Amino acid sequence: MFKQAILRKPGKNFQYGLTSSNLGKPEYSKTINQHSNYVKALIKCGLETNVLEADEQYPDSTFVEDTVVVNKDLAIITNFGVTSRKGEELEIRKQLEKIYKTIEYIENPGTLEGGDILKVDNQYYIGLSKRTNKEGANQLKEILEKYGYSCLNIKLINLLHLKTGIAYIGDNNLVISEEFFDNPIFKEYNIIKVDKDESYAANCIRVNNYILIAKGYKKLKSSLLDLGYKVIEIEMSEFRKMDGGISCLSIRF
Ligand code: CIR
Repeated sequence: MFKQAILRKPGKNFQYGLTSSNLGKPEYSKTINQHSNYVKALIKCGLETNVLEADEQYPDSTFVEDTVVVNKDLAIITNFGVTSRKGEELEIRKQLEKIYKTIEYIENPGTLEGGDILKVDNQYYIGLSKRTNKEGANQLKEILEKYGYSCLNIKLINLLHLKTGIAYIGDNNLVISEEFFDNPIFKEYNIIKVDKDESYAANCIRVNNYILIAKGYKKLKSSLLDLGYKVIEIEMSEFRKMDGGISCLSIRF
């Protein structure tokens, strides 16, 4: 069960963050509204939320997931693979120092971002992406193995981060988008395939008794309902414009 989450409000500079989407500029008031609904959804799932004030220095800093990898044993502060985001991790580290006794770090020349890390019980999958390199993945593996976790690397082709296209929702169920349809690495899971026209929704999260998914993706929603899940839909249009998905907006532990 998750008990807490750390989030950061989007800043006025949010529209100046990194994006590849061509969906237009996010609107500030809508972004704030969507973020606040996301926080409410986490509260409904039973989490205590620590919502940090916006950091106008870093337009992408609302995507807190990328700053850290957390589990019950420790927090591992990441090392951004992109210059404009380096430094976002410092405030998150301060927050986590109040909670975790053990904190480790990914260091140069290793780079790694939290969006590339998928945890399935004691197994971690690490996406090798434009942001996470082999050295960063090796450092993470070395750290996690000390605590009894296993790690496997997955080379990404088109996705920004591993979790842009995959989510583990418990009960051996894995939600995957096209890039992973034929990947034998996931053969032991029950696979929920997300059609190409709904691929954005593959980035969903299980939070205690609910699945949070982006609003408007009917096919995935109905597959999840058919499996007996309780689903909360959240409008994500403004975050999508900046390549962010549901998982990116919070650190849950
Ligand atoms: C970036 O390109 O870094 C941000 N605009 C989006 C980060 C999304 N984070 C994630 O997928 N974990």
